[in-house]
Amino acid sequence: MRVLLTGAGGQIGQALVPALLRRGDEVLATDIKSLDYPTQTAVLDVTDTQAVRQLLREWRPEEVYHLAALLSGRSEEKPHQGWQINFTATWQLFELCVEAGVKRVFWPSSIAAFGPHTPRHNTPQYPHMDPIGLYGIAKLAGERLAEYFWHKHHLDVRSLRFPGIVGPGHLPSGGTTDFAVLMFYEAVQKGTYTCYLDADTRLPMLYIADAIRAVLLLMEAPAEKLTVRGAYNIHGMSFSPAELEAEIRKKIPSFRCVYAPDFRQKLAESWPESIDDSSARRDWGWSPHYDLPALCEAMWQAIPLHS
Ligand code: AKB
Repeated sequence: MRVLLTGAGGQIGQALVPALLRRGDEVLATDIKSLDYPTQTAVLDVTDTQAVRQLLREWRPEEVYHLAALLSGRSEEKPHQGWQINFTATWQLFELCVEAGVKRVFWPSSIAAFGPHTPRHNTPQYPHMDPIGLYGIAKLAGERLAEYFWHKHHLDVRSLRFPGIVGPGHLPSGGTTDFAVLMFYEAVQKGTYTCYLDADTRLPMLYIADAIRAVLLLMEAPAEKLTVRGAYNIHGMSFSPAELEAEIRKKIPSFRCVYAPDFRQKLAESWPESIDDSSARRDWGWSPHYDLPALCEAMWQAIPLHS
């Protein structure tokens, strides 16, 4: 299968590209910055309509994985650029995919699409959604757009409401859930970490290998099995910064975390703590393989302790 990725240099793209190559796909990985990947790459600004159109014409992908985004924290700092990338470029890409006859599109939504009036525990698939951050507003609008394009243009867009994603090898930036990755690296490198969220802010999280497996399971599911055309809820585990700190201390007993919440605390507090992902389980066989101890084990295997 010929596939094209946007934003392939990010946390998800970096793990998804090798998974697609292992699946035997012909992969064109694009990003705003040049990439050094063992596949074809191109520099692509997703807000440049002509450039996206031309690449779709030249590469003729069957599937597009549209990962380019400005995360929740960064979108608050650069609201107009955030909206351009997270919503306007996504709309444009969906239109160009229809024009180019692309078969399937993956586009990630997020728990940021939920809001303070969404039930925080075991959040259902179709709850009240009133996101307070611009990133979440764009994600919710994108979900509606995905469903609209499916009904109106038969564009097979598939999506997941990703929780925080934790994995080695790539330091995420601009997100609210990034603390979970940063805490591992700073524990090893400095022995301390200053966390921008309160100690007890519990959030849903997913290990990167589970996230990639979920994307592939969803994209390989027969279209007639999919009952959710906006974005599927998906859950792995929940933990707070303090719970992660305690896990890390099992490996590095001297590790200490300082808590200095910034503007991201408000975003995190408006997001759920745990998610009901029964639709994903029923429709395409989702179940996570990693809980918090397994996630830590995997991270310690990947991060050299004396770097
Ligand atoms: C963020 O924190 O902005 C992202 C997300 C939850 O989508 N990781």
